[in-house]
Amino acid sequence: MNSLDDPIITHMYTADPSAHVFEGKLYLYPSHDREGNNEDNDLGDQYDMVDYHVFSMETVPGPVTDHGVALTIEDVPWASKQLWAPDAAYKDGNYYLYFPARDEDNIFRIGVAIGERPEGPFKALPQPIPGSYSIDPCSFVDDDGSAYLFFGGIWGGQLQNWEKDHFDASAEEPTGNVPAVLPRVGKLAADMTSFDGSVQKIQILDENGSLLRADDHDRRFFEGPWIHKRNGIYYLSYSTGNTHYLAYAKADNPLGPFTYAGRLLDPVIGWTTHHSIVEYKGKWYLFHHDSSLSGGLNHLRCIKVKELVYDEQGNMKVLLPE
Ligand code: FUB
Repeated sequence: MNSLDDPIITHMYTADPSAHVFEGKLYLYPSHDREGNNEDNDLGDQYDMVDYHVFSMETVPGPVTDHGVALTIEDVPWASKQLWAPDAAYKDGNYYLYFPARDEDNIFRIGVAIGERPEGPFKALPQPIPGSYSIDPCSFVDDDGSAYLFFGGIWGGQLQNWEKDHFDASAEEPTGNVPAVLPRVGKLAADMTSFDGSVQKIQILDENGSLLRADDHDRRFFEGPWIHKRNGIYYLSYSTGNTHYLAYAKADNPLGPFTYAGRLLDPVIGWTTHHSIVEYKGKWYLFHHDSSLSGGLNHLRCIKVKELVYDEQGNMKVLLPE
């Protein structure tokens, strides 16, 4: 059996693992990295993925079952390229796979595909979710059944282009002592395929109650939002991108405001860092990726898992392998 420092999937490159417990098993919904010759740049052209596999496990860290292709870009009518980090949700007998891709105008949108089983196959709706943009969807169904889709990522993820509620191709990440770009959330309608109302910004505050600043690259949101709830506390965790940390913030409401609470993980091998957090069989786990399996190639990543513990104030600590 693997140790907690080994890649848990080695027969293909995988990244951006979104973990959920469905039907008593732990399911992973990752990106499927593939080899290619695209330029490695700040727009993320090197991440040129065309399909998704779903994986499951009954013990952590494995063995892991590969359920095969669950969705391919050829079956997404609106998508032109780059199937990036997905997530999944269950409601009323259906499973929903949320995924970002570039549309025919090269703008990232978020689509949804529906299946009857957690492992798929999934059938994509013909259009992306109306009003969706940017990348890295994270679905969250609260205890009262309310469902939300958190999303966003800056630089290649284009979130900075949506500060005016329309796509501004010339916009760049702000600099200086101004508020940082914020992740977004849309409340999902009962059909789980559209937003009920408009998309909102999620505030992340510092210890003084001020919005994190654009120049605070060690703490500001970059991409990969993940929401989980434990003992009434809502946790928003995310990647700080170009400083390569996983960070988190806490709130008493899924819509925030969230207050920055600390770092989860230091930089790993490879540029990106992306994760999810899940409780399974009485333990909490952090699933994340690095580029160790490919010897450090940014676009060829592998999934790892680590145990996570909480102190009495609800602050999180990842247990690192000795
Ligand atoms: O896998 C492509 C992109 O890289 C994801 O959408 C980001 O979160 C980063 O991991």
